[in-house]
Amino acid sequence: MPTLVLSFSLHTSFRAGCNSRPAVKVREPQLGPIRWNSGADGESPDGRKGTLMRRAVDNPVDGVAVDDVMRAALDATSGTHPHPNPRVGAVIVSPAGVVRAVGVHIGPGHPHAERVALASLGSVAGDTMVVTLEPCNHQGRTPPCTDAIIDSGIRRVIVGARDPDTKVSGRGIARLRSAGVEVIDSGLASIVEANDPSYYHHRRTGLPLVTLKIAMTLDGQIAARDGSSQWITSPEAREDAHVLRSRNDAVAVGAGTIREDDPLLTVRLDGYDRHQPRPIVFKGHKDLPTGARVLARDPIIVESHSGSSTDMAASLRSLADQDITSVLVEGGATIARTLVDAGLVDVLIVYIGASLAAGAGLAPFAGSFDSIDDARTIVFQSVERIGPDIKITAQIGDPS
Ligand code: AOF
Ligand code: ZN
Repeated sequence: MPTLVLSFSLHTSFRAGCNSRPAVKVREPQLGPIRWNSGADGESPDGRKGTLMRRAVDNPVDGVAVDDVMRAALDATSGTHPHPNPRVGAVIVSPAGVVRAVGVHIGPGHPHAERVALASLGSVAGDTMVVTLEPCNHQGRTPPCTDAIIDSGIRRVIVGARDPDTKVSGRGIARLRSAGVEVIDSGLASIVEANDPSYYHHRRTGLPLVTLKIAMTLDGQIAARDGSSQWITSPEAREDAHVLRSRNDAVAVGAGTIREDDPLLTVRLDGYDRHQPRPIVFKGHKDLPTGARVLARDPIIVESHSGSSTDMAASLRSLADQDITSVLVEGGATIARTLVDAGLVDVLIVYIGASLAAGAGLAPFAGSFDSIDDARTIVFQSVERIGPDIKITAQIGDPS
């Protein structure tokens, strides 16, 4: 039989940032060369059809090319947004190193990736399962994956990352081992976590992963004095910002932005029909305009009268409790300042438009900059060209 080797490689651009947090440069994994076929289940969990090419793989762990198969498991999650659940892919490989089935978790209430992969096969005795997340050992909305794995006769499970959810946190691995299933740590946790940074952040910290987005002129103005800001960044950069929205559970703005711009806060991309982020409005003392378009989208209204750091931390904790694992903050200047002062910005994304204000209009942060000692250290993660503009991804604060 001809040998077909998985041809994708691990994305080395994923890097851990400060506090050993998951990487920030989140590149959406593409589906790679695995295609779906009728042989097993006929259709992938998210509805893709095609041919599941069978491939032999190299042998780093006794017949299984762990890096390549883990990459396949990660790639299978491409386009899924199962939050607040994790993005999980599972691949079953035969003792000869042939990929037999791939399973993906598509959201709360749907079967977990391991069960999806197992369901498409008959006997899997002696096979290896490569799964991006530690299998669960609890009855949640769905039954424990450990039971399904143990009952199936799978011989070995190679785990991408431990599940930090307190319902699991090592108990899945322990249960499998106690039942005689060999469990191997892939050593790829940082890459796996980079495929779903907000899940791991949310479970570890009890907070959503906060991305602050700023679009400004080269000289740091987000709008002119009259409030006009439409042409600061190019259509390409604005499209990129919509991709950013699509990757977040929620998009947040202050009430001022609602009053001035009346935004919908939706993802608007050609042909896009997937997850829409939940709108969040940070509201002060004033009422929101009754006709605001965002009100038709079931926004979460956060009452934040004091604008203090403690208030902001409590608000974010409450959003996390409402299953929001990630928030993209798009304005305004007071919220941006409060978040930075409170040390609550995990990722800073700045689009620098190819434009120069050459004067003071509106700055991205409210308040004054009184002393150079007040400046924060920035760790630049990446600089990209987007059309005529520049996109900078950074973290605020010293890496530790
Ligand atoms: C896995 N494989 O594919 C997923 C896991 O109550 P549920 O059924 O929605 O389960 C959610 C929890 O189960 C979630 O918090 C996480 O700990 C784990 N998710 N585990 O073995 C999967 N999605
Ligand atoms: Zn599970």
